[in-house]
Order: sequence, then structure tokens, then C-alpha cells
Amino acid sequence: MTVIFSGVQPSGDAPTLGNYLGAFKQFAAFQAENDCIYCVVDQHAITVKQDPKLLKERVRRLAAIYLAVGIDPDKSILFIQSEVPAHAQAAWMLQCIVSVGELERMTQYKDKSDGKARVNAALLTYPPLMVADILLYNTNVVPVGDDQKQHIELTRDLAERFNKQYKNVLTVPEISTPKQGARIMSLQEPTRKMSKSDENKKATIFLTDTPAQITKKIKSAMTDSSGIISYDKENKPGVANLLTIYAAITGEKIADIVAKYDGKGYGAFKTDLAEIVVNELAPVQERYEQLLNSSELDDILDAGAAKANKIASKTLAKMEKAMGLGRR
Ligand code: ATP
Ligand code: LTN
Repeated sequence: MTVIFSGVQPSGDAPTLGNYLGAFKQFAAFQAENDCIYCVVDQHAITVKQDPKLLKERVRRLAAIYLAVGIDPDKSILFIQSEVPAHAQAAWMLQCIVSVGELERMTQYKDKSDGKARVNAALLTYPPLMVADILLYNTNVVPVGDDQKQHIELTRDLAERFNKQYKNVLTVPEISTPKQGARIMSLQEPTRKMSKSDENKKATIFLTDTPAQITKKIKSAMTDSSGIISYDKENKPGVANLLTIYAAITGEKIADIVAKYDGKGYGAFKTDLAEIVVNELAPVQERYEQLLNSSELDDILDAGAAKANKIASKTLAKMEKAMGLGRR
């Protein structure tokens, strides 16, 4: 069986439509025929300061979102990163084989540290922890959005380096990005990625937004003055982004959507798109509310942590042995 692993940070109040189309929708689809392991990466979230009480709440909420988008705990392992100590242990070992230069070249680090007078060391050493997440489970495929490509490349490099320098114990994973939706853009500045942390709340659709909020955000999405619906990422990034969202949800080809709205103008297109997004998220939101208020969640996470610990500690022991750590 192919092993699938991915993680999402419990940062922000709720995941975005970008997270959903770039990541969650793939996660659920992979379950049918693979061994899937999904993680709430809370240790990654503390690379920037978090309110402890709020972080705890967000961890629970994100776990409920995973289940609400269709992760089935009978088929997949769902767990919280900090409940499996092997992640931080392996991350340390991987920091010992990566160079500062390699970490400084990561665009996520550059973006997050840009213009800051002071940055936490862990913002730089964030990737080795992500590499550990992936390698501990002998992962074959990592489903992520486009922005994680560079981190997956580093994961491959470090797995190969470890295998060469020490012993061949780590599996070198592949990346999987969706055909449509790997990079959903901001609704207000469509040349930037849609992000949880965008200060302009109109730019981002959150999975927990009400139908009225979703409709309002789509209707006020930045387009252009031409009024013509066509896919041109360079010159019409706003319309291209809306077409991408439409295609990613419905599975229709962009060319067919463009043909369908020929001569119809942005108003009608946006009205239909809002309805499509609202209908896609409605069942997710309903399940999410039920799960948040149930005790089921803790049982699922306890069982997930136990299963994850078992797999991760085996790989960790192999890595430690290969590096000569400890007595065994
Ligand atoms: P932030 O929004 O604060 O920049 P993030 O959303 O990138 O954070 P995560 O929540 O950990 O960080 O991302 C989870 C998954 O969602 C990753 O696989 C990431 O590639 C994907 N993802 C994030 N934003 C988008 C987007 N705009 N379009 C498509 N996929 C995305
Ligand atoms: N770095 C990712 C989140 C992340 C992840 C992982 C994704 C942490 N560990 C392991 C896939 C596999 C992000 O910022 N979105």
C-alpha cells in the first residue's frame, strides 16, 4: 500500500478555501486506496507566537475540520504532532545534516521573516521538522498545495543524504498537487496566495464562513473592467482565480466554464460561483458543528496518537541506530 502523509497548521481561526482545495479535498480522495496519515502540526504553529489557550482550541477545531471534510478514522490515522515525541527528536537529527544556507533559501522562511527586526530560530529550522513529519512514516506521497513544493524537494534531498551518509533507512517521498486548486489566490489581491493570516478578511474565504459571508466575499472579489470571462492569469488574475475555484469544485474544464459564461458578464458568474462554494461547504460545516460538540473527537485523537507513535518510534529507532546515538 502507498503511504500518504500530510499536515496542516492550527494557525488562524479556521482553514481557508485555499487549504480546502489545495489540501483537504485531496486528503479525503486518497483514503479509498492508500494508507493515509494526517496530522495537526501544532509544533509548526508555535514558530510564531500563539496564545496558549487559543492554540488548544484551534487544535481541536482543526481536528474536527479534518473529520468534517471526510477523513474517516477507521481508514486513516489522525493525530496531533506534539503527542508523538519522535517528530521533534527526528527533527533535531535532521537539523544536523542540513545547512543554514539551504534553510535560508526556503521561500516560506523568506516571506515570513521579511522585514522583521527579530525572527525566532525555529522559523528557520521549521523545514527539518516538516521533513521529520514525513519521513517518520515511510511516506510515499505527500499531498500539498503548490507553496510546499520547495519543502518537499528538501525532504527528498535530506532523505537521500541521510541514506547515503548513514544507512539506507528512509523512504524518499513524492509530492502530489491537485490539477486545479494547487494555488488559490487572494480574492482582493489575486497575485498573492489566499492566506489565513491575511489582514484583509475580504480576501479569504474561511471554511466556517456563513453563506452570506461567502456570497459577499465572492461578489466583491477583485476582477477587472473588461467584463469578459476568459482565463488569462497574467492580465486577468482575478477572473482566472475565480475560474480555478469553479473548476476545482465542479470538476468542469476551464474552457467549458468560459464557454458557458460567454457574453454573460461577471455578475451572473459570481452569483453562480457563490452558490457552488456555499453548497460545497454546507455539509462540511454541518459535520464540523456536530463534531466539535461531541466527545468522539478525543477518542479518535487518542487512538490516532497511539498508532502514529508506534510507526514513528520504529523509524526513529532506525535513524538513531544509523547515526550511532544511544547504546542500542
Ligand atoms: P497561511 O495561510 O497562514 O499562509 P498555510 O495555509 O499555508 O498558512 P497550512 O494551513 O499548514 O499553512 O496549509 C495547509 C495546506 O494547505 C498545505 O498543503 C498548503 O500547501 C495548502 N494551501 C495553503 N494555502 C493554499 C492556497 N492558497 N491554495 C492552495 N493550497 C493552499
Ligand atoms: N509546512 C506546511 C505544513 C506541514 C506539512 C507537514 C505539510 C507541516 N508538516 C508535513 C505536509 C507534510 C505548511 O506550511 N502548509
